[in-house]
Amino acid sequence: VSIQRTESGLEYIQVDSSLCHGKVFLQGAQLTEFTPKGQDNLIWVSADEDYLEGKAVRGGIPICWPWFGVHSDADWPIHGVARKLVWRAEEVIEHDTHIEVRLSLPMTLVDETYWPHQSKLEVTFVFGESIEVRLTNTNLGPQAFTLTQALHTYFPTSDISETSVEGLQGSQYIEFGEGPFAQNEVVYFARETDMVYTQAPAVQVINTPKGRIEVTRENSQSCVLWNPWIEKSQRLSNFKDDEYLSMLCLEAANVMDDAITVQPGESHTLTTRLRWI
Ligand code: TA6
Repeated sequence: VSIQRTESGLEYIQVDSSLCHGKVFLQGAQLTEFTPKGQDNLIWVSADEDYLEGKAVRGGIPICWPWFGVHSDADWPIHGVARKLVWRAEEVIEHDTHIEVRLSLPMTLVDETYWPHQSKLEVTFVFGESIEVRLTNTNLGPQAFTLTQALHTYFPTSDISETSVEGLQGSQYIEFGEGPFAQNEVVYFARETDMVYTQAPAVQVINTPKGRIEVTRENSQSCVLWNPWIEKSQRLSNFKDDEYLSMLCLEAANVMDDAITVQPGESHTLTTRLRWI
């Protein structure tokens, strides 16, 4: 494990072990690679990504905090502030079966307008045969606080039209402000998809032509399934040509009625675990 720097000056933690290769940028504590030994990279990043200071990465696992999506105060940044700030590398622990990388967000960097609470925010990446991401909020103040958050994971697929997501059957979703709708079938993609599931099962499997990806969540009842499709991908930053055909997001979330409230002195950890199966 080493700390390196891109030409554009962004620092990242490079994990190279017999188990896997990984990369975490200090800006946004943004994971951009997890390649288990003998397998493909499990994480998608746009070919157009330019890793600029203060700009969220198009891909990887953006940490949406302390709110998800568009804030009720419409001119606040989408998906909160954590993914554009430079986190601090706290600890790297190399075990024989996995490597733990822990970062924390210096709260002095967070504008009090957006987050007036005394708290700690840490993320731990556990690199091994799978990648596990643990996002922990700790309340250091005298009052409870409530927030929404998500680990906005981008997955690769060789063909979105040959990709399906199973494990959401039986839950309900809101989409484009409409709903809730019942999810009775395996999900396929043939249009812009932006489904926010509540009470979703803890495990999904993404079936792609190149392999199956298991996605597990802990301490999260909600998850978001997203593909921008053609028009939206052309409106968003850093989507190249037809890249919408080669990605999808399945996000471990605490959003909607799954927002978290952390009592003084307590912590909450949102976990997602990803692996090829
Ligand atoms: O998670 C889905 C979503 O909320 C979409 O509606 C779209 O906004 C996407 O996140 C990406 O947002 P970003 O700010 O990263 O371009």
